[in-house]
Amino acid sequence: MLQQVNGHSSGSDAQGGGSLRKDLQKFLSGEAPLHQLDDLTKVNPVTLETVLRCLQARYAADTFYTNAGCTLVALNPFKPIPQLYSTALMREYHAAPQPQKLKPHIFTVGEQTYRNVKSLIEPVNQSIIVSGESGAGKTWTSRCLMKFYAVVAASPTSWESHKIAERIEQRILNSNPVMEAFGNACTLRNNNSSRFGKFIQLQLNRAQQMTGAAVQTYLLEKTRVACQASSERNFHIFYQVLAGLLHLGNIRFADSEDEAQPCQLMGDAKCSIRTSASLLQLPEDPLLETLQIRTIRAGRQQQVFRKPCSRAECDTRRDCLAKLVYARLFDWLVSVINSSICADPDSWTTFIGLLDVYGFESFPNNSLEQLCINYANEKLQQHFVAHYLKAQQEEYTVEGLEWSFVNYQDNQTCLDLIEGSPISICSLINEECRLNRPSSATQLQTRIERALAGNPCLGHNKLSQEPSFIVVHYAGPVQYHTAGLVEKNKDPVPPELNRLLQQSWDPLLKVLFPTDPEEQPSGQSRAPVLTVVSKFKASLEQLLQVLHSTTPHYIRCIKPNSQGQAHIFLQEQVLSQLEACGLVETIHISAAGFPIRISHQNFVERYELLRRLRARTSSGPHSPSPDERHSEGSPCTEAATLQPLLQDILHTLPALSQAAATLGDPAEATPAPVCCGRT
Ligand code: AOV
Ligand code: MG
Repeated sequence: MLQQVNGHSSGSDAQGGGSLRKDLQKFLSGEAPLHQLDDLTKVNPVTLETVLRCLQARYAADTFYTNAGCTLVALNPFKPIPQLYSTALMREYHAAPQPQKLKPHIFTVGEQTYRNVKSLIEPVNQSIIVSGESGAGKTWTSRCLMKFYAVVAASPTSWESHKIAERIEQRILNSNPVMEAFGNACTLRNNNSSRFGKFIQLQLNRAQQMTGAAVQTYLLEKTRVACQASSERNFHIFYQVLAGLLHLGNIRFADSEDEAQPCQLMGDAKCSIRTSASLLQLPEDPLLETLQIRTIRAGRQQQVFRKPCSRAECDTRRDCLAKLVYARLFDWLVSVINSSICADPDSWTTFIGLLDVYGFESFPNNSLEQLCINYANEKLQQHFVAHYLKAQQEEYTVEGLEWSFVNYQDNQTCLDLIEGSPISICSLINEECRLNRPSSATQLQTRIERALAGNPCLGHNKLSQEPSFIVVHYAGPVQYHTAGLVEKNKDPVPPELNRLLQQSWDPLLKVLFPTDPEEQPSGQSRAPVLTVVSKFKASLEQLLQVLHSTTPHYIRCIKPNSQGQAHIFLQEQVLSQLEACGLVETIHISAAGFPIRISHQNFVERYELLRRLRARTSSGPHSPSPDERHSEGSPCTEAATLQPLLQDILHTLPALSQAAATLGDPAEATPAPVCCGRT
């Protein structure tokens, strides 16, 4: 049973709604200080155009955060504003009795999330999902939130424990530049683009102090080590450690005239082999031989055959060596960071998760990396759709509440196209890997187009000469080239490369490439080799399970222009981002919906006292029943105890007193959610 309260001033009115209404009146009467409208649910009417105008006015007034019901819209200022992220401001939001009354800010979300963890109503793990296209400001926002928690969740106790806590917080913050150096790079969309996904769990103890953190990363774009699109760059750290990789890149092979002979080195590549071998702490000849010659074991006796590689194969093996070393190095780095910041399991009880993944992207040439990145963004959009737009409305209907359904764009069809069963883009690419048959890029395009022809999210490649297919994502259509897709998905690592690196006497490489006792004579491990998309799909599903187990909070980062320039607000570009994330629908549902949703049981436990007091006040002085006398003490004592609580509750949420008055006997209550008041 849902408890609904009609005709009252809502929770958000109590959160400064009066002034908002005045602003709105001014807006409607033409005086319009649009930039002062802190909450987009107050724009009237709520349309893409009015929302856009409001955001533009706020951007022009250097106001970058705006509430949009359950989400916070964050416009990227593209200029440093230190006072907006000062420690003093963090403390102000933390200390505010009602942070929602302050100006919209990521610190409001941070503080609300922090308070929810300790809330008596539902002390559950929380997550903040920061989304937006590439360059919109997700990593920046996540960093600021980490700093916020490092300030507000720091241990205030003794000097000694303060020192430890500070060490932990500082370590957590210090992990950012290290991970960004190895995992971020300059792309066409963002000078500091994350090329891996990151979910960080900030671990809190019962006293809500941060005792540690754990980082989970998702699919590093390791191909970047070997090649980048034109005008893009390698990972930032590459330019500091040119030596561990650049020399490998300089190893060039010439075509062999005799197929039975290995390809020879070009020009001064011999020198690069020598330097690479010395840096990798490997003997020179086995390094060269591993790049030039493939060993195949066949027959019952597992006889070894040696086959010289073609020039292209030699190049692939060389790139694979660089990617392998880099990917293992990155994973090792994450594990070292985790071991230095992760708290003892007994020392924390709840966590706040911060999700910062690579943003939606579309380049002139998109491949498996973009498919995975955009797939991750579709999954997160689906989480939002399922959690907020769909489930909430369905619940109102089930509970018999008066509700006119707000239509929204469900991206399930697109996800069916990418990952659905039995046939999807992922399954078709995987199938090609499994069959291991020679298959051209055009054949793959034809197979995808034929098998998935009925899906409206599959667009057709009419313009490009190159074999490709188009996926109409929630954030826009993206054309993926099929050349090299299957090979990238297989991500084959020649076993000889692994064996070679295991021979290194470099202490770090020894850790990165330990000898596997289970290893087969052929060098292949017994476990079946998973494709890139299969691994990625599994890791995304794990992530979503974690997110589903938390109370989510959403921050939508918006990029006002693609040049990364301050003071430029390009309407078309912002509009497409607003459309993509379903912001108008979100605002409609938030405006018409119920802002507080707690279970009936919890509601009764928390506010039953109000009903009793009301009943007593309305029936006038009376003689308490023996039961009441026994359990509650005198009415005067009770009233005195309740006074502050009453004042607080009645002041902020008048709806609750009405709702409390309608409560039945808690013993008869069915545990169902309670919605209080419309915004
Ligand atoms: P992203 O994480 O969303 O892109 P970033 O967080 O890296 O985007 O932001 C891109 C750039 O915008 C930053 O390097 C800053 O210069 C600027 N910026 C973002 N937010 C702010 C802010 N609040 N104040 C000042 N400057 C800001 V990607 O990682 O590409 O999806 O994969
Ligand atoms: Mg980023």
